[in-house]
Amino acid sequence: MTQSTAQSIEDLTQTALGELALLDNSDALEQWRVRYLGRRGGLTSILRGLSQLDIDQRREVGALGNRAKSTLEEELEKRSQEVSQARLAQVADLERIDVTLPGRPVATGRLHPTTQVVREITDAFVAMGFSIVEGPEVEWDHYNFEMLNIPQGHPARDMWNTLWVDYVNEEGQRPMLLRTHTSPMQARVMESMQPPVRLVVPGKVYRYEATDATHEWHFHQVEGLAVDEGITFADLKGTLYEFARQIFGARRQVRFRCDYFPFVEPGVDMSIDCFSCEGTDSSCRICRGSGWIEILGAGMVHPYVLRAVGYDSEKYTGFAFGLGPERIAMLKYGIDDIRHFYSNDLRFLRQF
Ligand code: FA5
Repeated sequence: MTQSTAQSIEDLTQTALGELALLDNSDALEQWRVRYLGRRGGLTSILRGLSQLDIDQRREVGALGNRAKSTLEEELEKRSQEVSQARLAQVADLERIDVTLPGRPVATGRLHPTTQVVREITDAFVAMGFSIVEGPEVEWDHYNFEMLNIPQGHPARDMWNTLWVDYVNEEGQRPMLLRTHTSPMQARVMESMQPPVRLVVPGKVYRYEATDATHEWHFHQVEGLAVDEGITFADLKGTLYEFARQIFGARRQVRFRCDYFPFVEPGVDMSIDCFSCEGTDSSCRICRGSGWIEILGAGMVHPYVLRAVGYDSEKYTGFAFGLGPERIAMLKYGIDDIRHFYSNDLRFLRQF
């Protein structure tokens, strides 16, 4: 009996130590402790059986059991320390910063292509001595039409399909609208200052229009206005020619043709010679073979407009122009549909 109990203690100790060496976390260590040293554990059960031995045997095997218990407890303590140190080293490893690793790229925002082109356009005019002002997008009929020589019922109102604001005044009229062009700022600016005036007005405009590849219902315009004594049509031509060279390149030619806008006289539209085919390709995608691309409307400020803001139309003359940045960006970058600008497709926007 003594012999077999001693052997059992020896076997159990060897098995336990063998298992202990393989454990690598605190949960497993606790399970091991319960399995061998707990109240119902292997060693405890063996020692409990000692009561059946006689006193000498009990002493002998008891001493053996106690040594085994101490050994297991000491080895458990040692292994626990090893496991917790290994764990600490692992955490330190995870937290260590490797300064040689490349950084994570930061996603940067960028300016919308329209904003970029508007800035390019206004920069060209600022370099020629123009200042920049901005005005309201919700506008009165008074500024959008009446002050620009377009009274109620004038057929020219049909040139701008208008989005009216749903506000009715005491006379039963709807006098408020989303501005259809940036031209109302001509009147607002001249009302607030005396000549000389040299301004560009970038901003958003709205029209009640069906959209297609070249028409949006909301888009941008850049208005220009110069008023002083002795300003002539030659100044208008020189300024817009320089602008075209800045935006489309030094070799550009310009062409003016008569056009009608009630607030200028004479009124013109300006085209540049096609920078893509230079008039040599009858199937050119940009000029459609004509060799010319229309880019803006312009003219000499109508004396009616000067008088309406209180200027002396005998003393002062001026020129004005209005252009569409989206259309200019389309020409410059070969964009085939204006609706790309506001469809918020990042694949389009990231190209600029
Ligand atoms: C005007 O709006 C006049 N106020 C321009 C002007 C100013 C003439 C000062 C004389 C003196 P128009 O409707 O043609 O004119 O528009 C001017 C420019 O806006 C056009 O050349 C075009 O580039 C752009 N544009 C017009 N309609 C649209 C549209 N639906 N979508 C995108 N761009 C447009």
